[in-house]
Amino acid sequence: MTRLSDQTLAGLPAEVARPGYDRAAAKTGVVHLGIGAFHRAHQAVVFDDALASGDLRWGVLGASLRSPGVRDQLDPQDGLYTLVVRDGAEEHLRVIGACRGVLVGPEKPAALVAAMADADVHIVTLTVTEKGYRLDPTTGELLMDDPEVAADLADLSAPRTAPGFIVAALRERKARGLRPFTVISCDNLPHNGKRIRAGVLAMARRVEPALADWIEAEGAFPQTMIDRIVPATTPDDVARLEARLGVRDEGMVKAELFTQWVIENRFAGERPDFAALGVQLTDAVEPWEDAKLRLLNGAHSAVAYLGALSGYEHVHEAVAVPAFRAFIEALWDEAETTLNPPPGLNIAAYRAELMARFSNSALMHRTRQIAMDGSQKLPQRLLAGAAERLAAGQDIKAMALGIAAWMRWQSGVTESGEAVVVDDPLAGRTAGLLAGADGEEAKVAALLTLSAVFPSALAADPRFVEAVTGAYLSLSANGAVEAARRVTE
Ligand code: CS2
Repeated sequence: MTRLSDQTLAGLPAEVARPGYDRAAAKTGVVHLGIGAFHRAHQAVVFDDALASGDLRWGVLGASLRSPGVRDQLDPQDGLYTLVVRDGAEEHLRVIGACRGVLVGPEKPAALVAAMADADVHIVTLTVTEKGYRLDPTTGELLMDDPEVAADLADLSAPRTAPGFIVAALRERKARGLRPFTVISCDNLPHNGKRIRAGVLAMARRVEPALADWIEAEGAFPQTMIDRIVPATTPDDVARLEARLGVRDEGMVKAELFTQWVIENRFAGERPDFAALGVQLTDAVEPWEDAKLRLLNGAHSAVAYLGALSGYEHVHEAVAVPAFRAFIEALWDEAETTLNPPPGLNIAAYRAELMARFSNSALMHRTRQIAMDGSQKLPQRLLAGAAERLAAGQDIKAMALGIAAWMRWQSGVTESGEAVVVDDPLAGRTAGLLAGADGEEAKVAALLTLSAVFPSALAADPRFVEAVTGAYLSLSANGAVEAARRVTE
């Protein structure tokens, strides 16, 4: 079947939006580490808008630090792919032209470092997921004994990790008398800019102290809040699009209409006119971050575990269950008291909008997709808020059920007895802890010893232990739907 490409672009149906600029004349101003669906449906669209506005500096070179999958999808398509926006019954198609190629880090590490050190590159964006930062989720420190971090520390000529590539490329830029690029983390981590900065500086300091000093003085790692729901593409999505386009697009991504990017106003050098592109620039991203992580992502994770355990495959199906819907509202009531909403964010309106976004049945967002990597997500989504509520003498009934649902998911079996794969970097450890625990309460106690997930003060707080244990027992005895209902009765 013919593929989407520069050649077949002109023959697409008229309703498909496409790059209106000269792709061949664009430069590579951005290198993106971790070119998954989220980048292609979010940041790449903003850079595509920049190119379309006539500023041709902002083409994107994508990099995959793991598998060649996206490169193999996009290479035969000249980097083109379709963004399919599904908003209820409406579907909008737009071909994105910003991607100028994909390098696979493990195949060509030196080429990727060289590309990042190019004088035209001003920005390095990242979506490498929580675990890609190689930081301890509770302390935020670089995992020096991670084998790949250790390999990068020993030899940066062929980096393996995201911090390794950044340090190697900055070392090269410094040697060539270039300015550092701005590093923009686009992962759902609290203080994402500070975190990647800390990891990069910790590695640079070991490699060459003067390099760390230079990065500290000249570099910029703005904090960001990024938001767009981007479910994984399915073979059915690709087939449906092929029927509409008349050509095959293996690199398509699907997303909701909503999109938001808030970036701290701190850059090391050139950047597109972000404000004109709809990006919010601010001096204080953290209030935005907290609201998004604790309301959107907190509810997402809680409902993903509860839904996946009780057999709801997609988010829109789970949130249609009255007990889950009421539970989400209860969770938001709890989370809301821990927020310091930024000016311009009306929490009531935000909550209503979130519920509508979760209810978008055209997205087919799988609960098991969100359930992935929970050990990396729980601290910022549910535990930080729970700790703050306990410190304020408030209860955590709903939050505790979300946390307990994550614990139940670690057993690798749904309520109907179906075995599931626990896709999580700590899955081996949680399975081991559960296997060694005798009885339900012992299972909770065993999981609470995971210091990479549960801060020790929280794990030792009897109110926390009691709330989570009670929720866990209720889940086991009553099932997820009834346990959720009891939280709100
Ligand atoms: C989701 C997020 O998979 C997950 O963990 O909660 O990817 C969520 O869809 C995005 O953060 C929305 O911006």
